[in-house]
Amino acid sequence: MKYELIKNTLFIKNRKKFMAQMKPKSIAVFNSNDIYPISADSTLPFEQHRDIFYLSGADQEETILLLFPDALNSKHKEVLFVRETNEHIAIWEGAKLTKERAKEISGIETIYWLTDFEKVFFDLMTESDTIYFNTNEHYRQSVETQTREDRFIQKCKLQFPAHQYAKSNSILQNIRGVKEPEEIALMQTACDITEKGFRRLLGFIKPGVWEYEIEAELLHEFIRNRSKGFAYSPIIASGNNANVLHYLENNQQCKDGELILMDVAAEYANYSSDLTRTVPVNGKFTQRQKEVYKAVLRVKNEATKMLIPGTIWADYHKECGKIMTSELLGLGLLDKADIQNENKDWPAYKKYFMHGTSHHIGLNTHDYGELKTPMKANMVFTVEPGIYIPDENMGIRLEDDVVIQNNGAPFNLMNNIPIEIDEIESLMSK
Ligand SMILES: [Mn+2]
Repeated sequence: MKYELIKNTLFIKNRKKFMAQMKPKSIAVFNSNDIYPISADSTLPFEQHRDIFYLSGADQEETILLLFPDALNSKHKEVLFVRETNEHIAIWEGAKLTKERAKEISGIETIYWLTDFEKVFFDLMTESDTIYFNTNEHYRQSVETQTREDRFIQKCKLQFPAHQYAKSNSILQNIRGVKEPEEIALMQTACDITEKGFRRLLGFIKPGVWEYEIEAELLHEFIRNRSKGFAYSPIIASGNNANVLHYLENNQQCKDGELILMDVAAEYANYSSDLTRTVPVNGKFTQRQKEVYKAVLRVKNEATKMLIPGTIWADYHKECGKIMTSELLGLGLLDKADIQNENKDWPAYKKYFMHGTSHHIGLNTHDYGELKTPMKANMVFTVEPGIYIPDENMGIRLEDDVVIQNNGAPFNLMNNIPIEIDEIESLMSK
């Protein structure tokens, strides 16, 4: 791992919060992700399952976490199973977690080798009535492969048909949505690394530069600051590419007079940041580009003010739609008749702004977090309105990450990242 050791008090707290919501005499199990094969002996880089990471800090494949608050033997209240390591493995693959290191990272006293899992698990299941399975209920999930969690659930149901089943996901959505101060600090680090990347670009972007050259500049800056790289696939979209919402090719040359939309951000210690900025390729906005840019910025600023405790996500999005509608009228993109005749299920503004304004962010870029209950302090959201006008060869989106606070407006983790037109132009002219 490139990141600095995270204090295990964070993971101790997280487990405490999870266990406080478990039923009596119940066990919860969390599995690592698989390492996905490419072909031959090639694999994709390992990405830890964010739930086991959140609860243990263990960032290694084939790790299993078991929580059993009512275990008769108190050393089995929390158990972490890790792959057995030895000198041979160390030579080929580098250092894997030793029992001592696993204990230091997680704050868990009982560390076993993975080979002991079957036996220990069977024994503990005889003491318990309920098993919590970690199913994926994210509102945007779409998984076509079978995960280690899926295989564990299948096997467990066959082996223990008389147990009751419960789900971890609702507890995780509840606790992961509200961030601890340590988590906000890690997200701030991710945002600060993103800032460095963005500032580097302001002196680099000019007519003739290729989108992938911009991508390379960012990756260089991210990795030299202890990030693994991009928190999500980077969108570097000049001109009309900005109107393809999930444009990932990043293979076009940036032309004089065009804007370039960049939805690009670093991860740090598995925590995401999520930034979008749109800048003129030649360093100077045209009058029309300025008008549209300022409209997007106003919507963003108004939307941000509404991110306070008590706000309901769906109502917030309706309000954002109203603000956007009035901006689009001002820009001459909609007229009164468009509004009068609009379909309430697909309001007129959606022609130019067709995605959501905010999502939870944390260990996942589109993070867990409750969406139907009122917002709470220490939830972290993106704010990312955009206006997309293919007829004018431009798409503008602006995005920051903000922390909901108990009093007043949210705290902007990206406060230091240039967004005002004057600042962008002056930095690009250097
Ligand atoms: Mn986003």
